[in-house]
Amino acid sequence: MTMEDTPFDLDARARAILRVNDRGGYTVPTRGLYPFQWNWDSAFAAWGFATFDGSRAWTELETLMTGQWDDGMVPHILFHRPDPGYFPGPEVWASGTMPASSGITQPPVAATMARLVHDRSPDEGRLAALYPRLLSWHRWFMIHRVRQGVACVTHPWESGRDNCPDWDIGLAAVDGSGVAPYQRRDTGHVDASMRPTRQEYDRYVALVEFGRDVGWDQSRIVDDGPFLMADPGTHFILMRAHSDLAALGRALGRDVAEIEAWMPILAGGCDVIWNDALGAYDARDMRSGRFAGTLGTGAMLAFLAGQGRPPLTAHLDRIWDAVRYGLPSSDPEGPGFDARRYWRGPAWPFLNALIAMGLDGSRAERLRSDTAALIRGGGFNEYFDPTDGTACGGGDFTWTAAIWLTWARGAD
Ligand code: 9WN
Repeated sequence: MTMEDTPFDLDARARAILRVNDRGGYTVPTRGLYPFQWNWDSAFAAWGFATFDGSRAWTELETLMTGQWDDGMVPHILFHRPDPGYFPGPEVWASGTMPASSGITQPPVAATMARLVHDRSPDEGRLAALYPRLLSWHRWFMIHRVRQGVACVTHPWESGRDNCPDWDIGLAAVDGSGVAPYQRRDTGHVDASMRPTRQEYDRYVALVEFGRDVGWDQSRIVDDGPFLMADPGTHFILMRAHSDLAALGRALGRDVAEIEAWMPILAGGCDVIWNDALGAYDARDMRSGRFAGTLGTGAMLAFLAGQGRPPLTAHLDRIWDAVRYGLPSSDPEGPGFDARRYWRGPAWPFLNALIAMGLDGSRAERLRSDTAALIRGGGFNEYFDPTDGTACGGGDFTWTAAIWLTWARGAD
């Protein structure tokens, strides 16, 4: 791909990526590296499909909900079909569900994406069928993940920003030394320098083993598990998703009082994750109360939920000006920054799109234009080095293609 690619070529390529990654009712994030249905990737895929195939967009969300557990949780991975190319696979999670799935969730962007899909391709019947499932998932979050008014994660994978510096203090307390021997698959697809380290992986696996050993009893995991951290990213996504779900409920003529009652709880929680010393929202270890002391795109998702504060806007401008392309996933001036290592530095187009939804006009346009430049220059990769635009991670990525079609390409 070169700078000479016209928007038309890129539109066609983006649509082709969604089609090629379509496995019949659900879309894999990318061939090889991620061969199953991932929760928040699928929600973005639905938004992308909505630009050219509204019915297929609804199907993506419906298939995601076929994996919903009886308690309301929507797992982070649905293993619809076996594939040896990914670790940890269904046998490690041992969820005992149909379809087989992981035992943790991911940031609940689905209601926000369902609203965008409904805007482009209204279908009251399909929305009415989806709505109670989204509602019960949001209720599950309030019961099983919200503590002190803040959305927490029980595994870095639950945040979707796996190895960002936010989780370093929590992960340091996880013992990964006794995990069963395993073989990573990700580093067979992508350069190891762009992926989490071996030590992080051991700890990720230890957390999976803990959940599996307690039969995915969510109370045990939250109360006694080795890892529980408040996640600004999930918190703000949940806030925004509640308000989008309430809007959908009103459009369907439903009573949304239950959702409205959740909003002040989460609004109150914003103070719990505000780190005055940092002048920003911050991840927090819920066992010790300690702040992570890190700044990254999790905090910047505050804008999505209308929770920006002046010191945060100042940080946003500072970290953006420190790189060539926004937004770096962690503070370039922070000790954990690593320009190409996954969530420790790279810019992610889909996350840019989410944050831009809450920015003022000129910042939103700057972020769109940075994102478009990354994709024009490097293709539809998973993530990009924010200092020079180098395309990193997996190629032909579903949510990057979706974000091009819905937002990054700009209006005609
Ligand atoms: C673990 C699929 C997923 C994304 C996550 C991203 C990465 C998985 C992994 O890929 O996580 O869930 O194995 O690295 O961090 O956000 O949903 O694209």
